[in-house]
Amino acid sequence: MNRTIFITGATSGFGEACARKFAAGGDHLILTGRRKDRLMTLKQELEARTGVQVLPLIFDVQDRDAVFSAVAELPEAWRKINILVNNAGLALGRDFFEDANLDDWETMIDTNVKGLLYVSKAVLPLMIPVGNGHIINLGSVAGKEVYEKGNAYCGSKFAVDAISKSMRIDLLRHGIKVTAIQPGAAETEFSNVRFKGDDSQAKKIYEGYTPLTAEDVADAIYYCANLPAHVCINDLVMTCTAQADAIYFYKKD
Ligand code: NDP
Ligand code: 8X3
Repeated sequence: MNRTIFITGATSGFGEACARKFAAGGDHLILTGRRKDRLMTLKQELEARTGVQVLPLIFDVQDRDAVFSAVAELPEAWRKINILVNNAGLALGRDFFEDANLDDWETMIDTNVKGLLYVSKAVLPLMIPVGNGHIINLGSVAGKEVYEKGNAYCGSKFAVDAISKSMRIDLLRHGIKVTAIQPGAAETEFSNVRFKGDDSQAKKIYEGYTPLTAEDVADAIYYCANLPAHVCINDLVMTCTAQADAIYFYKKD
């Protein structure tokens, strides 16, 4: 049976890799992000290559009204959602607490925390009637341990960890699984965004070791999404082999 998978932040990185992985497995997709051109290109490619149906939804997860209207306006055929992948998120800046930019902090909290809450609250009424839902939240090793200059980003991912645990308890009675995926360093557009387009600074983050790829993370998500109905991975921390936790790396010169 084809499932419908709702993936936020599908224009890049983990979200895009998840879209490819689930499409290859025959699932229909609702893909969201702010960059319409990327979503339209991905829709055309996946529909042509895999035969699944893809519905692009363009909205900013920070915009509460936009989130709720996008979900409220879903066509009838798309109103049964089996899996929600709450992936949209970002880091902005990596500065000592006293130097960090307040707007960056607000954007991270509004996107990583409030955006995840809005999307979950909007989608849940479409998942509960299905009776076998699954919410997969992208946390981070930065939500398990803090690191220097991680301040608000770490805070936002600790919040995702707590929200995931809390959702799991509250949704028990609906039979909805809640999985938190907590990756370490993965080379996507994440660092280009964090360093605001300074690509050489972004590239330095991944020098001297082999980081995770978006596909590695999508494979783990897909695994969690394909377990028997009675099995739930609650919390999955994954790093590349050269990373032990949020702080310790083994890098070669
Ligand atoms: P990318 O920058 O490659 O992708 C981020 C995605 O999030 C994009 O599709 C972007 O879409 C979307 N997004 C960002 N802000 C918004 C917004 N306000 N509204 C809607 N969509 C938004 O990063 P990753 O794939 O690496 O990151 C995905 C998630 O994984 C994030 O939550 C990140 O914190 C987390 N993570 C990343 C790690 C890494 O090392 N890469 C490690 C651990 C966790 P668009 O710009 O089109 O809106
Ligand atoms: C992204 C990984 O190490 O930059 O969450 O915080 S890290």
